Order: sequence, then C-alpha cells, then structure tokens
Amino acid sequence: MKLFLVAVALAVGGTLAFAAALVAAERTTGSPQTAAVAATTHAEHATSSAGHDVALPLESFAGEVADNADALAKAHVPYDATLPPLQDGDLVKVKMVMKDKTVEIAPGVEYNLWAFDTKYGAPGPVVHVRQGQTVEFTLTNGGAIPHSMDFHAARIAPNNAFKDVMPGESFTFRFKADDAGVFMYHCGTKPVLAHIANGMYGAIIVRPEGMPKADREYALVASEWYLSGDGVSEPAALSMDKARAMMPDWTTFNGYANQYVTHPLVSDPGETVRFWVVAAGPTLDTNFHVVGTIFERAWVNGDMTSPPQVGVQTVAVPAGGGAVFDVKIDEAGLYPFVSHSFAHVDLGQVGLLKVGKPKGSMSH
Ligand SMILES: [Cu+2]
Repeated sequence: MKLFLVAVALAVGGTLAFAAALVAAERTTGSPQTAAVAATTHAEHATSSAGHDVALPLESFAGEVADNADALAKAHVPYDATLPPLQDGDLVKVKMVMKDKTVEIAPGVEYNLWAFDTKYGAPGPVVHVRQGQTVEFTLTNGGAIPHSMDFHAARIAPNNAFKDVMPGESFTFRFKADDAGVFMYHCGTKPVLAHIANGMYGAIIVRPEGMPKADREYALVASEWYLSGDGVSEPAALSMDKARAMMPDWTTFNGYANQYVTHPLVSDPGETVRFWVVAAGPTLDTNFHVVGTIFERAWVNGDMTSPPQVGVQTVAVPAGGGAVFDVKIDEAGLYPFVSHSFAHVDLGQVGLLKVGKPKGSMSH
C-alpha cells in the first residue's frame, strides 16, 4: 500500500506537501484527523494545479474607507434611532416601498441595496405600536425582483401574509399586535440570506402597558454587510460566498458603521435610557453591552411578560431576535454601546451614548 501511494505521488508529479500528507496518512492509518488534514492538503494541491476556485481565500474589505473618511463620517446623516410616536386608535397603517438603491454603509463605502425607499435605505422604518393595536401593512414593490415581508410580531399564516409581491405590485395584510416586545421584520423571499444581507430588515416595537418610565428611547438594529468589492472605487454588491462563510466586511447599528461614534446618542445625567435592540443578521448575533454601566433592566429575548433581569452586563441578542435594555447613568461621560463580540466592534458595531456634557473624547 505504502509503495503504491508513493508511486502514485511520483507518477502525478505531486508536490512535497502532497507526498508528505500521503506519508503522514499512511503512518497513522485510521486517524480521522490525519485523514482530514491529508484531504485538505490534497484539495489545495488540486486547486493550485487545476485552477479550481473552490479553495481560494475570500477577499476581505474590512476597514477600507475613502481617504477623506473623517469628513465623510461627519457629513453622514445618522439613522434617526429615536422611536417614532405611537398612534391613536385601534388600527395603525404602515406602508413600505421597496427600492433598489445605492447608499453609504461606511465612510465613502457605497453598496447597492435591495431595500427601502427612504433616505437611509436600510434598515427600514421603525414601527412603533401599542400592544393590542392592529397593524395594516402594505408592501409596494418598487424593486426589480419579487419581495415580501415577514413580521416576527405577527401570528399569521406565512403563505398567505408573507407571500412574494411582484415588481410594480402592492399587497396588504393585517395582524393584531398582541405580543409585546421588539421584533424583527424582514423580506422572506428566497434566497432569504441574500434579501436580508441586502438590507431588507427593520424593527417593530410592540409596547406593553405599564413599562417603567424611560426618559429617552432608542431603536438599534444590528446587522452585517458582505461586500463584493471595497465600495470605494465603485459601489459594492453582495458577496454570497462571504455571506455563506459568515465573513462580514462591516457590522453596524442601523446600517452604517460607527455612525453613533461620530454622532452620539444623547441623554442627561440621571436619566433612564432605553434601547430596543434587534439583531437582524442575516446570520450573526449581537452581544449587547454598554461600557461603563450595568443594565438597570434587561428584558432578555424581548420577553415583556416576565420581570426584567437586573444587574446584567452583556446579553446575547440572537439573529432574528430582540431584547430591551434600560440604563441609568448619573455621571456625565461617553459610554460606548457595543456588541462585545469584539470583532464586531472592529468592523463598526459600536456607538456612543453621550451623557451630559463630558470633557474629552473616547479613547477606545
Ligand atoms: Cu426581498
């Protein structure tokens, strides 16, 4: 057997690595680990000699911004994280128009979205209703391909309500928002990975009666972008390979990397600030943490029927899930809010809560 393998290696003119792998495999026959290493080495060998692209590394564009990034970040109009007001009455009409558009997702980094006909493009508008109100939702498809909308706050047959809407058409459905919390909504058209990765998501807040008073309330939708190019020289599009490999170039709160570092959310000392957080993904979770404080209350998983957790430092918000957090900060300062999975901070999922009028700037 050994002689035969060596002969094969020599016959195909194999590289040293190939021959070494075969010898290693032969030496410890039966070890699955070694066999896997050998298989990998073999695949790489096949790639380099035959030109198949299956094993080529995926190119990262993380951190690549325009030369005048600081000026562009300052000029960027941040997504308004402030909750829109509640509406009176039993019925709340929500209309969304889908549109293909190019937006900035980081300073000087442009991306071709399939998303919402708003100035931000993505996320979609924050929907804010009272528990028990009925939502009448109308989707108008101004894009080039079919889209749909799946509201996690709804108990409804998906095949009827979340169905594909053809370009140029509109579709309306109603659901009663009986479950309180903060929920994701997203396009559910196949391939869903591509539709969510291209910006088709947002948050719906269903407010229960009797929550503790908050002085400020902000909505944060965490998500990640997978780029086909750097987006600086020309707009990037989705890299499905990178989306499948879960290798984002940027991660954000509300669609644009680091936007609340340049344009902090604000509060005054002693106020209670509430964050309604959704992790839209498409794939990655968000480990929500506010540096310099501890959650006064954390409604983990958006469960508003159980008492909130107290004294918690970091809460995992799963992709497709949400949670609600109160902080009460007495000392003026700059308090970063992050996904404490720190690769996400590096890729842009960080913002600042500016409490009062602090001196100096944030060092990290
Ligand atoms: Cu879609």
